[in-house]
Amino acid sequence: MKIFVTNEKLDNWVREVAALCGPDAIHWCDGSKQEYDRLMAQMVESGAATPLRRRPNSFLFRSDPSDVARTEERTFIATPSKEEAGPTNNWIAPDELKRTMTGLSRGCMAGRTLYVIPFSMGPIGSPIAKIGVQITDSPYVVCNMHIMTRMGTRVMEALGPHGDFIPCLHSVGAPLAKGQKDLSWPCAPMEKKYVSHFPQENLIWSYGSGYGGNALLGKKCLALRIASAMARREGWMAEHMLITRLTSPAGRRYHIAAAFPSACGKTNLAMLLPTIPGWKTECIGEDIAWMKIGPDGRLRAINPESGFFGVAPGTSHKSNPMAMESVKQNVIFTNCALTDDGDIWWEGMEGAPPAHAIDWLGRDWSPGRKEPAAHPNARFTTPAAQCPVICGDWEKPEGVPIDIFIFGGRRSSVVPLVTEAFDWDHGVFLGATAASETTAAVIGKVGVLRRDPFAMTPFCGYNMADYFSHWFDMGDKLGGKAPRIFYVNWFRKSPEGKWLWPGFGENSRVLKWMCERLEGRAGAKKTPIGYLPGEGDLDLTGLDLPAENICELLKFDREAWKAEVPDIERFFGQFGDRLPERLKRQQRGLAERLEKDV
Ligand code: O2Y
Ligand code: MN
Repeated sequence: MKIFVTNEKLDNWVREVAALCGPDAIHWCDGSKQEYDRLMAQMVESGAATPLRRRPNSFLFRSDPSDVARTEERTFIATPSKEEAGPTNNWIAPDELKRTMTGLSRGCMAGRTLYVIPFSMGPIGSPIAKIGVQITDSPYVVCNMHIMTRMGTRVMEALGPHGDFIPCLHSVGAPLAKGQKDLSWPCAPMEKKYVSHFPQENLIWSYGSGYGGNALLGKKCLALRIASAMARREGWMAEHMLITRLTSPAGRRYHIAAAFPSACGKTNLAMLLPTIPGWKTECIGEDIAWMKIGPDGRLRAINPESGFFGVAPGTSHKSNPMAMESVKQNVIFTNCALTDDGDIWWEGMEGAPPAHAIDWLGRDWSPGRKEPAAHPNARFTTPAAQCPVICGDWEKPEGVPIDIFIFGGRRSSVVPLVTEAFDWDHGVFLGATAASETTAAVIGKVGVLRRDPFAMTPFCGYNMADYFSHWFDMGDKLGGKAPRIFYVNWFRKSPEGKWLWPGFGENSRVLKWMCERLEGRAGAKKTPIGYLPGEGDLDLTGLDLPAENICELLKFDREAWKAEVPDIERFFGQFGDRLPERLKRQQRGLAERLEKDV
């Protein structure tokens, strides 16, 4: 079906792509429920999707074993020079990458339907939102985009005949010969997968993968890599941050945006249920924040997405009850296990594991088997509106005013439970030096310290050193209205390997301290690494925690911090002369303070 509103640039682009990719048919997505239902029915019919008896309107997909996660090593930033992409990105010259992508794309949609998905990142019509159009040959991607974005006819209407959009071209890279039977998860082999970004012309071109961030191009590709480059040019911020609202017993609202590397409980924090009486949190977003300075001079944030693409394993009623409530219906599950009664299951869900299940590879599974039943990166795609603690204002076009930025990482030692930055520049230093220890979920060695500035390493669409400069520029523009900046570490362990802090809902005690710092009501002690809560500054009422745990969690360990400095220096060294002088000053400042007797 061709939708009523036309757009010249879009019509031309679709024609051009169709000529290159050679699909059998073209479908313009209207974003309706009927469209979603029809595509799902087709995928059930073909065997690609399994309907779940225990969860209304919910389906399970199993991916190809080669296509289970974002592939950073196959993600490319094509800027005119390598320096513009910087040392943290894979660079290919734009002409060369265009040639490669064109070659791969020739005839790549044979035997398939080309779907045109007009989508809005952010509430339609919001001054912070942007329109993209994804072309894809994957009906699975179309259905995920139905959940993750606002899409279809209403976006075409907002685009109008002359509006501009960000083109996002996607193919699973598996053309079908005449009469060839399709696979349930078509994709290309790893060496042919390309997730390509052309920030200068705002173009995304992804080939060979049908999974997550590689294929749902509105998410990491547009809302972070391309948007970060646009945000720098246009003077706003595209960040890998959750957004949450915290309301005090007196009714004062605080809006928090927080960045964490993977496996640090970001989704849990976004939907946290406070344990401290009278405090309430409401979720606005759990992965990405777009922020612009509003007419009042404050930073206003929107969640550009409309759904959650969350990691399933480890999600439980203990770790994240609100996520569990959000996935009861209308969900797409990918690479979870299937139980005999028609439900899904994953490792870390509470209760006894099922006596028998079908694992993510479609094999019989029973407890005790060495391999997990669900893939460690198994996912749920669910509408954000289904979250019981979704904020009433989550779709406000003007966004919410950000009071607090939080950075964090997983550190078993050295880094205290919470630190407040001295000022904006020091806060940028805390974000730029953010580091986390790897976990089993991350491929590679466990417990290795990785610096992941602002949790943006895989997502910054230009040189990270210039991104640090952009943070300083934003601070200058915001002046006295800039959010306050904090750093947290929920993951301290005792020498015996026991957690020192209970985490989850108890993290609300730390958030309360931050809010009270803003009001000038909570105390702190000044240390060389920032302000830490002093004795009695954190509200620990009703928390049964040994005093020595608190002491350890809030300790400033001078010698351990001295040992951090060379690592920070080494890390910053990769940016050479491009590293902003203000960041070098922060680094020198820390080293000097650590030598002084304060
Ligand atoms: O593996 C993927 O394709 C998804 S990665 C992802 C998904 C949702 C939110 N965040 C992430 C991430 O890697 O930061
Ligand atoms: Mn993320």
